[in-house]
Amino acid sequence: MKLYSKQFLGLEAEFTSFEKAAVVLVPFPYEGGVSYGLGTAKAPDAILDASCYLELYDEVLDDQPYRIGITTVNPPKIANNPADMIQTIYETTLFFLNQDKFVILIGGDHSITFGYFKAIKEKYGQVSVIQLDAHADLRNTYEGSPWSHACVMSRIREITAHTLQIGIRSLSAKEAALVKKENISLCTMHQFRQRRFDLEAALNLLPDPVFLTVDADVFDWSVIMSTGTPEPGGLLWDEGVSLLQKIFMQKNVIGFDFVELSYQENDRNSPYAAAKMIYKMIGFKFFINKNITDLEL
Ligand SMILES: [Mn+2]
Repeated sequence: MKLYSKQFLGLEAEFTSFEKAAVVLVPFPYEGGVSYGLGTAKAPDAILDASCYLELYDEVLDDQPYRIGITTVNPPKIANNPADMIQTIYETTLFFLNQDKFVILIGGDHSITFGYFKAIKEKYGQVSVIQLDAHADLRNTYEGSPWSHACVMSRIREITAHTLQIGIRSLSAKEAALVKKENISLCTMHQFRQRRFDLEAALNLLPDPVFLTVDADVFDWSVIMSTGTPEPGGLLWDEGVSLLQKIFMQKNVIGFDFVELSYQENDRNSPYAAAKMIYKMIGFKFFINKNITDLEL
């Protein structure tokens, strides 16, 4: 297996060996599905570079999650048209899933999620989806394309009925009408803040296993400022950590992606926060039941 020249956390070879690693990280620098700002294609490298400055010890878990082995593979060769691009992700992620790896896809824009989800579904059968995002992404098409990042949850909902969307604070009237008509489980940021959405019940209702898709724009600008389609008023750092902790504690998360970070030369904070959040999620996946007993959200 050809490993990438940049390794997450800058780990020593002992912990990046493909055979031994529990986690495979796939950088996917694609931004053909964006509608506003560019820069998401440079995000995987920016996250990998920033990750080398993280502490390997996690103070929440009181453990060192990297010990499970994290290998960063070469980014696949990416086609220009969306259908082929999605096929590439599907084949790449399925290949790693079939070797019983926990696969993390690092985007790139949100349109890449569908390819990974198709692979997860092929491997596991029925799978639910939790989306953390500022946007509902429930348009059927956007700017003439069904493969735009603004449509990804519509594509996902065509192959699973079980979805939960959290942090939403930007959607069209048509999307809002669809949410009501189809009784889609969606917690707006407003409802989250006002505690007017029963997250506990929604999580309980969602069948396992779960695929998690994290759009960087779910976070507040104080956490991650540079995204393709920024929206003010997102999750603060601790809220994000607690929410993810809760999700990983209550659900069997079988894979996740992290998309829509946009590289900006003058912003070193956003890729660092993204890298740290991804590392926290790896820790939650593999160590949470061992080290965390009580939790308040
Ligand atoms: Mn978004």
